[in-house]
Amino acid sequence: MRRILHVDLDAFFVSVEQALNPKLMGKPVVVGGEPSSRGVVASASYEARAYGICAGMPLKKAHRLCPGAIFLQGSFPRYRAASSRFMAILADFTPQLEPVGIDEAYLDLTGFEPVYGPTLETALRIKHRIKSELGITASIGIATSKLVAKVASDLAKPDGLLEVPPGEERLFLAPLPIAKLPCVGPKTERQLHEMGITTIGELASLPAYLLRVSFGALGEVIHRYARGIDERRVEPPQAAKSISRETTFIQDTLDTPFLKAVLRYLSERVGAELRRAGRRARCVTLKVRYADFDSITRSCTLRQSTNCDEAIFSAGVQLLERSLGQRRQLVRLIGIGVSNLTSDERQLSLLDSPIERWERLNRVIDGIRSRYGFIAIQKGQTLSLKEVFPTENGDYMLKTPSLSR
Ligand code: DCP
Ligand code: CA
Repeated sequence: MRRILHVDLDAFFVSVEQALNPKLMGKPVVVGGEPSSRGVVASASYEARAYGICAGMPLKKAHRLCPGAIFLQGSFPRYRAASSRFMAILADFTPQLEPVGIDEAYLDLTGFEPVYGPTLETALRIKHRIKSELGITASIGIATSKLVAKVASDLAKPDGLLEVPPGEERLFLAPLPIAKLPCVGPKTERQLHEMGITTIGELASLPAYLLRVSFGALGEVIHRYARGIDERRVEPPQAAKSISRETTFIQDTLDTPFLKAVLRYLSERVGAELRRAGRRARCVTLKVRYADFDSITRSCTLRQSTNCDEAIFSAGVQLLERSLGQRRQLVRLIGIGVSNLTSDERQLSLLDSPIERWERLNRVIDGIRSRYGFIAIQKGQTLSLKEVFPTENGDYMLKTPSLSR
């Protein structure tokens, strides 16, 4: 019998702001921007929702509904940091964790009860840790499937906990309005209303062929979900199969030293990411897009897998020289990537080799950069890329040419 949790943070962006500034607690608060601006509501506190304010609504309308509400611009890096801490708390409970978006996740706690006690108590411990470490509340649904757990967490909001006993899934769903079913969007809801269907129970009693005729493949899903049947597994994210960085130039260029300097910079970013992920790579791929938008990729396989900036760059620069030799045309974009990734195990054959010394140096540089920022250290070629400035997310951009991820 599966025990699946769906954990969703309440009014996430607003809650992060409230945790930072407790004076905002218990008040109508909207994150999205100034009420006079053209933006929309990203998140509204439950007090603001009482006035009819909801996510996606134009800020001007939200202001009309509740002129006394507090409108905040918000800060995405702050929410991303809170999200990472949230996911890290959940990961302490099980590796069977599937993050969904920024503030929700599924956990599979099947088989945990003999060791960790009732699932309901584990869920309470999760809620408690989120509250004490992040200062925000979460709602949790517990059920035998992702679908029913999600509907349950939604129903429990805010700061709630709801367990649907095994075998009672269909009974639980039956009285709820059809819009509560995750696969029923506004358009499907309208169509179903026109058919006279308003509750999930009514939906469940419709014959499958009728839903198939009206909604095609979605009809099959609706039929199963309405009966509380959902076999989808909790799937932890797969490790990346490749890592790459690329840059589009503001002005197309054929300046070879400059192209090599950018390639060096991109190789360092790829190398740093490889080391951060604890991986090595055997395949290096160069990408070049010419002024006429024609793109080429050229790859080579290394004799030994690596996580070294120097090895990535030296393979990349050989590919670049060959490509430029074959086709002298202005370049619009270059990128470098690595693939064929393996886990970062120490290779005995490398002991005390020049490569090992490079790796040690890379690790020292990573340490300094993690404290002082990526551009705290620039070597030889990348010094020519002078106009580097930090972005909001702690990354760095080259001013001319511009750097894209
Ligand atoms: N978000 C957004 N724009 C939207 C919807 C959401 O920017 N149209 C952002 C802000 C939310 C966050 O994503 O805080 C999470 O979305 P949710 O749908 O989970 O909404 P909340 O967490 O704000 O509220 P709830 O308590 O209903 O989960
Ligand atoms: Ca949420």
